[in-house]
Amino acid sequence: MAIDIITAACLRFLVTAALALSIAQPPAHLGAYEGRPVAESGAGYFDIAANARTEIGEGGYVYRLENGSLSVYDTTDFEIWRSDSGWIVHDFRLGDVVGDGAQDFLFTLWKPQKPFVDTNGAHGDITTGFSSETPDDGSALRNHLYLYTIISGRVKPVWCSSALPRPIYSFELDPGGRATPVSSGMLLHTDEGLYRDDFSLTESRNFSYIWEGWGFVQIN
Ligand SMILES: [Ca+2]
Repeated sequence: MAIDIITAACLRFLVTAALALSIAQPPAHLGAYEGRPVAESGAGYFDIAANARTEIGEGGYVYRLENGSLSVYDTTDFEIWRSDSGWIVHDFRLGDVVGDGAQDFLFTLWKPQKPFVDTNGAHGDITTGFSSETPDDGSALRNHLYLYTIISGRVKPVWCSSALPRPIYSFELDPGGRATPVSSGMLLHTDEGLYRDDFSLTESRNFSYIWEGWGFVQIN
């Protein structure tokens, strides 16, 4: 009996510890992000897993961002989609970007690049032009912008950017643009910086883009 009690206590401890770890630990595949100066996060450093927010969108779908993971739930609280475990989702916005009348969700995420291997088996540089402090071997996390939507209760990707040349610190959707035959008129306003291995904040520059058929085109 004593052993059973101890075992149960141990199990409870392990479960509690595991739960605490699962809450406290950011997602896997963090690469250089694991080495960031956590103690100073938020004070001059860009914490890519910092946002936690829940929003109710069109159709009663619930979007929940926590610990770098974005989930979508239907009106019965059933999770219909969750972001890839290898991504760190930084933030999301709701809006009809494409202009078909149905709400989409746009989100920024971080993930490591896979090294590009050319036809000779040599590793090519797919990140030429990146403003990083060190040569990129593909292990560094890069920022991406993905657009998804919900069709008949199923989450579908609409458009996914390649690695962005500059990381987006924050962004907003603005439906105030002018719709044309090739554009929904949806504007994207961003605050962007430079890639830094320690995720320190760099210059902050504002850009605006407009959705044009396939992707966002810079307008300023
Ligand atoms: Ca749409």
